[in-house]
Amino acid sequence: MAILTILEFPDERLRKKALPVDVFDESLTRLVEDMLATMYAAPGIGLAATQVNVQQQVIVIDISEEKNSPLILINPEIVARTGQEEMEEGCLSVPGVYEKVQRAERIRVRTSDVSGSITEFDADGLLAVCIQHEIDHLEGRLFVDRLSPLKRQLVRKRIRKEQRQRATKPLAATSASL
Ligand code: GNR
Ligand code: NI
Repeated sequence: MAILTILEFPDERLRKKALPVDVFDESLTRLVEDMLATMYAAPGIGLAATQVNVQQQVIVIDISEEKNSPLILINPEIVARTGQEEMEEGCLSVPGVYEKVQRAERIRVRTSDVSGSITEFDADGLLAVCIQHEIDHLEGRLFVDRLSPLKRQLVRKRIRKEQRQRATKPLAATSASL
């Protein structure tokens, strides 16, 4: 198993659209295992292949407290959505930013498992939020895209400032230690 590098905003590769998986082989199993290891190490409750620079419709999720209930979604589709809810979201690709996002409250998902069998299930609460967040990634969308234009502007400024600070601090530390 390998820990993969997670792309961060504003990396343009986060905007690529994932393609459906059509071969269910060992390389898919390996990708899923590496994505699970990467998600648990981060730590996060979900990870989409787009975030690790793989343009395939693959998602891993684990919202359990014990981190022992992995959910693997291949080529997932939301086939029905009802209600509306607002939850504070964060994203491993947008570190340090937490904002409330509006999403459907309850969804029905059609998905393949790692062996290619298609199933359907309903989700609500945090699981429904997480699935919608991850499917957005597969479509090249980030949760900050769903904020009001004013809020998005503020978040973009904050991210740029944080990235400037992160970029200059290690340099200052290096020159001080020389
Ligand atoms: O770890 C994560 N937590 C989270 C919290 C609220 C709503 C969505 C998420 S997903 C996020 C991991 C991530 O970035 N997945 O793409
Ligand atoms: Ni995310």
